[in-house]
Amino acid sequence: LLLPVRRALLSVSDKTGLTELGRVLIAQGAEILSTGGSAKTLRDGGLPVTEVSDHTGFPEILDGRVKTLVPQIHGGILGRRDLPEHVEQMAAHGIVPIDLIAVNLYPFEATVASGASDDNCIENIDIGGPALIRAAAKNHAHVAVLTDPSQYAMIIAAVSEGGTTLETRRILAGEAYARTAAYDAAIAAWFAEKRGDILPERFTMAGQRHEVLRYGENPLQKAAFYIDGSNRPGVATARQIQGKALSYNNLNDTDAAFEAVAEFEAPAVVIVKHANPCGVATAATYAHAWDHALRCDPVSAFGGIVALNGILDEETAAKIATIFTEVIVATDATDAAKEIVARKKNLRLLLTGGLPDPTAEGLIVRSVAGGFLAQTRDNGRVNASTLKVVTRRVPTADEMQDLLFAFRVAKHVKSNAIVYAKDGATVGIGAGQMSRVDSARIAVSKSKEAARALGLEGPLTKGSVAASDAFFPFADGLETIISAGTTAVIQPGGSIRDNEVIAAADAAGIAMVFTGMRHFRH
Ligand code: 93A
Repeated sequence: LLLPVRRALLSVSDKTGLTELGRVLIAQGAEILSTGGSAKTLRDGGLPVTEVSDHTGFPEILDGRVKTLVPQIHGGILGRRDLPEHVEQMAAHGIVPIDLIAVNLYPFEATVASGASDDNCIENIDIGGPALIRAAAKNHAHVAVLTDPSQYAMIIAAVSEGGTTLETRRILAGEAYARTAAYDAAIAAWFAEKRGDILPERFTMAGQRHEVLRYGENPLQKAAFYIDGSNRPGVATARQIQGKALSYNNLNDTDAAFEAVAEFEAPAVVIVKHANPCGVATAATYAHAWDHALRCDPVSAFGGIVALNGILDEETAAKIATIFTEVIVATDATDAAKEIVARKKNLRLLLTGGLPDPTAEGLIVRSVAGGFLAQTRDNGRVNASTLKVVTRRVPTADEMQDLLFAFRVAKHVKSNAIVYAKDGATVGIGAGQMSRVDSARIAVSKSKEAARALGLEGPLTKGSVAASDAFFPFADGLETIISAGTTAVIQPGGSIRDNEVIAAADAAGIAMVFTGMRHFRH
């Protein structure tokens, strides 16, 4: 059963596609009611329009705050055509039915994002629009509701064929409530942020589906990628230049790699596998950074995600392309680099246009049974002046640089994290173990393998420094690190056995610094 459109109300902030929609409605014999700006656009397009104020006999007042909030409009939307009482009451009050509305809201989110004044943001809270949308969605048995220009093509096709089906109107109604819910969520979040309440009593989070993914972490799981509109540079803002569609795991790993690489100022490369870095390096050029990142764990790097904190150049692209890589993510790429990558049809290249600020505030949410956990981002950073040397030996300037580098990497390694580094590159990473001493051991044994692959004697950890994401509960973890040949260690400190741990460091003649800051990541 098709519902024809005899009367439509068009009131939109975003005028995209409006005239096109209006033209088809007129051609089908519909009358168009419209508010000030929308009416002007339609008239400029040569279409006959009735202003809402002429229709109701009531002017737009209070700077447009009251335009459509009148019984003639809301009665025309909400009245049930199948109830004689409704039909009679409408007739008695001179209310005529409205069969379709196209309303998109004052751009509150965009106004906030533009850094506008509070007054301007508040003026961009649409009241009449959501009221229209919610009313039409409630009465979808008789009314079609459009909330976004992307829906016009579908409705133009339907109207041209005689009208809308109940099924279509029901889908549109659901989308309409999702839109007003997201709109109010954005407003609530703005108020919460204004009063500095980052974890408000009622947590509202809205997302726009960006992409339906083939599956989730495993093929039996359904998955989609949602973006929150914050425009934080990274996977959500990235342009995919080439390659297959990204999977759930690709996106998760790419995010981990890009967040990690953004920590560094010098040209840096991070290689990620299963959400953990398996090689990180900074150098004067990306090509060198890649070489150094790769030698940390060339076996794991196979099928990895590679992130650069700047522009992918030809030389680096050529090097990365020699091993099987799932994704390269960078802020940009030179044309020559793009050409090299283009030869690998499946390799995805993502360009983000910018780097996120690792020190920026924000929230991280993860679901648990029956709810979710929300916390602020780990945006902490240590620097040389905040470190406390706890051993007799003080780190040399070179050691200090590597200590700070290793600790920054450790922040992005799943706990328990032990990171060995030398000359601005990781040389051993132990991740995700239930015991810290195991992470320390695993990193060394991987480093031995890497050394063998490179034809070198002994583990790469010889002469390196090491970082631990949390304190050593016992001296055993530190002793493993010392026996790997490290000369300096960075760790938060704070264990009740700190004295034993410091004594072990002094006995071995290594330097140790406390950060006072922990970087768990699970
Ligand atoms: O200021 S409002 O909250 N009061 C209203 O009565 C009202 N009616 C429609 N905003 C209202 N609208 C909004 O005006 C619509 O949601 C749309 O965003 C905008 C269209 O105005 P114009 O046609 O003048 O550009």
